Amino acid sequence: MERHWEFFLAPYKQAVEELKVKLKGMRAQFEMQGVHSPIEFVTGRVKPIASILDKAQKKNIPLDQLEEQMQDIAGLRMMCQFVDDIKTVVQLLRQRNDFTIVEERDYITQKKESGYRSYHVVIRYPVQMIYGEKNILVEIQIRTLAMNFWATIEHSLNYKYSGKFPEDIRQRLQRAAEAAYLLDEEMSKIRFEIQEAQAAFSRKQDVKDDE
Ligand code: 0O2
Repeated sequence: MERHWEFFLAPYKQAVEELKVKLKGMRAQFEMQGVHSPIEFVTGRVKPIASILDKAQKKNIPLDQLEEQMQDIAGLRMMCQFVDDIKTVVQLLRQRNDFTIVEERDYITQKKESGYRSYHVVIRYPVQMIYGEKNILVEIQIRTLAMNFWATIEHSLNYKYSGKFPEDIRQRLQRAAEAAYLLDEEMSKIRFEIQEAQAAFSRKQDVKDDE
């Protein structure tokens, strides 16, 4: 990797690693209390250089303005079981004082044209570097497992077709987005049944672990 990129991306890498620990820690605290965790799992990544360059070109972002204009060089994803969990997670993020929220984008009540649904929270996160504090933008995407399934598949197909889907694929993706939406709705309706079963299962596991 070119030295320039290595220096530029260093605080982003640091931020992703730190935030993975912090956000996974939230899940661990729910587990410790033996209550339903609104967070199922957390992932994080630094955008590959090729994708940064691609996006900068597409969106006409000058390379010397990446820091302010590209909000997702550092990205975290928080996956939830139920749509209602997303609100809880956003509330938890709003309460934290280790970063500030600069923007929220709700693609759940206002899904994207593609069928994409997710809740995006852009934060300004302070990273302690040896030369001082560096404040960087990080995008946190919060979505259900069904939303994540759809987005992951659509993202791979998007890559394959460079965003220009044949008509039949486009229609199938729309139908799949609708199916993912219905899946979320159905799961929400039986949420309490599911949670009761999960709580009973985890109590059984605890007894086993103590044996
Ligand atoms: P990658 O590979 O995930 O890093 P824009 O990308 O122009 O729509 P903007 O202003 O960068 O939007 O921010 P926005 O809308 O919050 O979207 C940024 C990220 O959201 C994308 O990053 C994707 O991760 C995700 N996303 C947005 N729309 C879609 C979509 O239609 N399908 C899928 N699968 N993901 C989407 P990147 O840079 O596109 O890609």
